[in-house]
Amino acid sequence: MTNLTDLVDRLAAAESNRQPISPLTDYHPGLSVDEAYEVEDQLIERRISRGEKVVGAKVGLTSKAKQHRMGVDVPIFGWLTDAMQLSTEEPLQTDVLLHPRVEPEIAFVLSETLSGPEITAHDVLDATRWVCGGLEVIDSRYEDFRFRLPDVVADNTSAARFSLGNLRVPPDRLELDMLGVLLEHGSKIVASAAGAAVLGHPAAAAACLANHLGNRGRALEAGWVVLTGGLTDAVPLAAGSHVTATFAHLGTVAIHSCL
Ligand code: OOG
Ligand code: MG
Repeated sequence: MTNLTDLVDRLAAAESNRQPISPLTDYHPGLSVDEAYEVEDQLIERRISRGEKVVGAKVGLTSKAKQHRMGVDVPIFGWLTDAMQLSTEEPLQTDVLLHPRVEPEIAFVLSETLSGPEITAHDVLDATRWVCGGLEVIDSRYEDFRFRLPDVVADNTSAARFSLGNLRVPPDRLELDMLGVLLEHGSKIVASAAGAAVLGHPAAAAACLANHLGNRGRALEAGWVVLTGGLTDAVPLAAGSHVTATFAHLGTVAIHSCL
């Protein structure tokens, strides 16, 4: 039985000291995915005790592009707090992060609480107030973004920051699987995708999250933000970068990092 508090301490220290660590499974090969979700919960409890508030949840590794890059082929689930949310046009301070990357995502804001086990994509759409474009900044606490499934779960799925677009559209006006996105780094288009890249439909990805939480006695709460997973591979966000995601029908979301 692994001492989970020790793992929580290591991950918290990696983040606060900006000192990436080796994957936990290098020295705890028996760490289970369930234990990793326990570590993730304890990390969030620490944030809450510091005054942060949970404002949503995220699904990751929902697209082939992400799964292939990270070498993990099942979706993973993490927490979002108010301290992670960037206000529009707020420059991102990269010097407090380790090695941030940014990825475009479709986000839902819920009007109703959703909890599995049998939530479908339709249930998600019925419980959604509006949909918007988003950018997630991920920042693995592991060296070189190298991890196995339990590692990335324990690390709250690399969550670091996120930004939501200003254009908010009710889901019934959109065909979310067909909705295209262009990702630009500076003036260069670096990737493109459509909503179907995440488990066939972004609402299906959110349904997986509701079912995961239901199995653990939790729920997606009314008012929360749900990030449904990187549609494309993530791009490294060096100091002084400008990354823009332009979504069909949902406008543009940009992140500028400070020099
Ligand atoms: C894990 C987090 C994945 C996504 O949207 O696929 C994720 C990582 O890539 O470090 O947030
Ligand atoms: Mg993501």
